[in-house]
Amino acid sequence: MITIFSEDHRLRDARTELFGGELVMPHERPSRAEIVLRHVQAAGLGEIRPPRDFGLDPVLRVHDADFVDFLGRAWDMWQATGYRGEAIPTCWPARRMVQRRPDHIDGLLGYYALATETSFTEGSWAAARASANVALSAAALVQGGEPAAFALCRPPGHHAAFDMYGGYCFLNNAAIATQYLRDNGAARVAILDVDFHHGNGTQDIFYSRDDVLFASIHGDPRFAFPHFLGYADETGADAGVGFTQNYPLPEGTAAGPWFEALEDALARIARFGAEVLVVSLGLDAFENDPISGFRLTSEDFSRLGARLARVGLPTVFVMEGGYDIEALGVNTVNVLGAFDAG
Ligand code: SP5
Ligand code: ZN
Repeated sequence: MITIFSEDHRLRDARTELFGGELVMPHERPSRAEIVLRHVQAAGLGEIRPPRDFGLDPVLRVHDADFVDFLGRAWDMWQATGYRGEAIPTCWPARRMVQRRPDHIDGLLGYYALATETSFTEGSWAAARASANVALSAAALVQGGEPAAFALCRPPGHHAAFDMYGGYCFLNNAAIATQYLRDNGAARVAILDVDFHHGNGTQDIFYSRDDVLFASIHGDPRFAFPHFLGYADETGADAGVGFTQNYPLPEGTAAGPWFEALEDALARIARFGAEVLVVSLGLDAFENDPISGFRLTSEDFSRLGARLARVGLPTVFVMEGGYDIEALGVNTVNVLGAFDAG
């Protein structure tokens, strides 16, 4: 299958991630995309193309305009204060406080962030836009008749909600691609999120809609990030009731229960009558992932790819997480190669 890749991912190169009370080198770092690209090339998966620029219109179909404006101005505002570090929020509109957008960058960061681990840096916005263009370009290929395409997105996207960033995500690449498919002819699109972390942002964006089915297999929020969404009883609102399905699984989950959840999700996707499948492809359910808690093996990722091929739908793969960088290329290509072989 064709891979879409942008070198502009490198503009997202934070020096800090707040982790365990320390500022550490970010888990979500440029070498992730580089190793995936190398393995895609080495495996001969197919052509690798740069994205085209879709502008902000397709982004604004799923994200709040004030939020997008904030992302575009955040670094300059932060710089203007004279602060010397990377931009990290320190104060939130928590329960019992008023949810009103303030003016100062310290307040804006808290207003729009869902977590502190995602330091905002100089190139973050440019990289996030490029990543969205990667997802859109892959969606356009599938829209145009390709059976599948791989959006090698970086930074990832599935934690980015209508008006929140965090979890290493700024713009929700999978949601932007999904909306693009809806706007260009697909009546029903299913999103399958296999990242270890719940795709809170994607769920948020489509929660009240019956034209997009969202199914996510992830670490139970009782123990896993993002901690405040992803329970099984979140099934949609209004017209969207029944169009969100969460599979929160316990710490240490291995292939058995994981693939059982997958079968249930795929049965729902079939009943829904999806015309296109968007896969939020995180590889952090891997047994050696440094920040996650499942136990899938590299062979399990091949099994996943083969199973997804049997779904028989046009498929857009959108790269999300995966932090065992040594294994990330192998695991990604195991999914995509097995899909292509299937
Ligand atoms: C796209 C994606 O995978 N984002 C993940 C963001 C996770 N950020 C918070 C990580 C906190 C991890 N706590 C780890 C405990 C390890 N035992
Ligand atoms: Zn993840």
